[in-house]
Amino acid sequence: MSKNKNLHIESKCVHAGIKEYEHGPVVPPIYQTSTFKFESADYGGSLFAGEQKGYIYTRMQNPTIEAMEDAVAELEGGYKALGCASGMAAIHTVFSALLNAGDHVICSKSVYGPTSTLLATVLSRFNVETTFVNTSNMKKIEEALKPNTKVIYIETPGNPTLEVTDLEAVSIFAHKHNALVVVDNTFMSPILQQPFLFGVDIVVHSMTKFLNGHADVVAGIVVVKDDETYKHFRKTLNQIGGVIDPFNSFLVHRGLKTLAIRMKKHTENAIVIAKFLEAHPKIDWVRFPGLKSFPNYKIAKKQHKAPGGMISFELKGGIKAGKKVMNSVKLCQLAVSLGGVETLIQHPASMTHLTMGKEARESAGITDGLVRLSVGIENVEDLLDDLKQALDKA
Ligand code: LCS
Repeated sequence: MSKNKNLHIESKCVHAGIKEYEHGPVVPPIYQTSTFKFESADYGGSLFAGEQKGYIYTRMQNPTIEAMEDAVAELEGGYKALGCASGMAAIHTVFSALLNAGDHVICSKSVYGPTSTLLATVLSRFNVETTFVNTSNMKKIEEALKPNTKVIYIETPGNPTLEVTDLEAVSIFAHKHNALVVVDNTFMSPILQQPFLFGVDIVVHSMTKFLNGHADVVAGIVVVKDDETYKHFRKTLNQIGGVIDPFNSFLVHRGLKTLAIRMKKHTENAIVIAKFLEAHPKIDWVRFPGLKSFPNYKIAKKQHKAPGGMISFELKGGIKAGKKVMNSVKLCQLAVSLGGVETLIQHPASMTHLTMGKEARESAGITDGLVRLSVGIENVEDLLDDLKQALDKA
């Protein structure tokens, strides 16, 4: 890892996690094997006892997976990472590793729907209580604190409102009260936001999004800062079983090589589109961290290297007009997910955030009319032409 220490981020993206392999391949081979042969019974036993390092079984570790994990850990500025079968598997692994019955969690109100539902309907059955607050307001976090608060879980920018939380302020507060801060960094990627720099303890990603970037993999990752946490999380992930597989790891690692240049293009396009939407007569409001009108613009400026590729907006004609736009786009595609090279448009209230229920959505600022755009890397003039013709029909 240290050989890349002084490189710029674009170079790190290309070289992170790459090791020496037999025959000298420049990319890590795909070790598509479930298990590894032991040279002797004693050697096998010593691996299980932790007396020697080596590969045993792919649920426990695999060289292709490890190479991708090391790359993400390096880009995030963390110690090590744990590749998971999905973003939800990563989030579940973190909660399972950190929480006991009787613990309390403070969670951002505006998070990916199933994250909120996991806490509210699954972990609640194991006597873990969650208070959902608008974490962009420090006061709300302070008010929600309980003697048994163990984890403050933040998504910033939040899905889909793009609500931005001050990670430095939250980390200082949490550590004063013996709580840990977990951040879902999916919307920014380590290119635009490095939560560890602000004192955060654990970072998670849905790698299905920007890290892989090509809409052909479902995967997640947990990044930690120290060996003790890593070992505990590795054991937990091994028991739960939601590990990534070697082929998907290979694809994600390949995607990482272009992450920095993709994020630059996503951002450049999104800035132009957000300004266009804000000036359009049929648009009621636009939320994008790069606009001066953005509610937490100052914190966003401090925390982000650039505003990213995600935009939320609402038409003056509400959801009826929003659906017209979604049904009329030709180049942009009407699909959930985000962070890929292709521009996607979707309706959170009836799609990604349906399971939260209307009350929780409204309280999180996820209005029925909110439309979410994940801006891709196409030519921005083509995207503008498509949005213009769709808005003309609304
Ligand atoms: N965290 C965030 C911020 C997400 O946006 C998602 C998925 C997840 C975690 C879960 O990741 P997965 O298990 O799907 O890899 N977000 C989606 C979305 O907004 N549309 O479709 C999926």
